[in-house]
Amino acid sequence: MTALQTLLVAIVAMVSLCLTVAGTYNVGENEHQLRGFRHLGRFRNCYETKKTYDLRSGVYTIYPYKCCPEVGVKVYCDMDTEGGGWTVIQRRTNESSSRENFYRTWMEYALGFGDLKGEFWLGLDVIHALTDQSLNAIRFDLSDYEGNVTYAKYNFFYVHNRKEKYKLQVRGYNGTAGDSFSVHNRMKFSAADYDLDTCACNCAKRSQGAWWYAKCYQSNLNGLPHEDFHASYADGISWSTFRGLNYSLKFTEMKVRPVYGNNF
Ligand SMILES: [Ca+2]
Repeated sequence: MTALQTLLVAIVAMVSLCLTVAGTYNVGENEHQLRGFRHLGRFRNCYETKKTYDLRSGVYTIYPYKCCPEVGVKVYCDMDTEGGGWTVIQRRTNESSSRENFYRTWMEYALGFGDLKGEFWLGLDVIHALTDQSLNAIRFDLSDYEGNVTYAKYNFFYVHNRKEKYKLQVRGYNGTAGDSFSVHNRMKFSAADYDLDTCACNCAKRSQGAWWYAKCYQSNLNGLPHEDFHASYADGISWSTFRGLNYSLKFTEMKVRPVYGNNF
């Protein structure tokens, strides 16, 4: 081979290698990691990931912490709903082979638990980090056992840090499910072992969940997985303006996305 041919072969090989390395590859079923472009691959949330690569829904690693941008967190990204780019922070579904236990301690809610492809709570530390990096909206997607699908969206959602007991700030409702979340504005996060609600009772124990309880609630998406109507009062997976407090929902997802520049 001439020197020119050798050079051409080398160039073709390098281009092929770059094409192989860049983009995404599967890490097990429905799980993706960004490969190559390492300096660009440190996305803070699913929205930045979607905006750069226009990828499909699944599990991705993001880097949400302001303090320590090298700390990666696995999250589920909803790349389909309303333009995509949503970082999912909670899911309940009766399609899991075994249902996750959501009646857990305050520290477990701080750290997160469950299976990102099934039922999970992402964790309040990560939710704080996500909402602390930009203005965020939150969206609730809800389904009942009769096939009704509905949603609620708030154009401002912020969760304070652990020291502030993950106090909630939310406003700006729109959607079809009705507003069952604004009443929790300014409440701290309570679990059965750490009562920070405004009731003389312990709302988390009474409602068998963990939430930004007030006195006590209009939504309880971390409640017990009853199926549809239940005789017990207000301890299921409920959204009062959708199916009331004696009805436990089939599916829920909570997801956040920066509010600026959502034009896909
Ligand atoms: Ca109380």
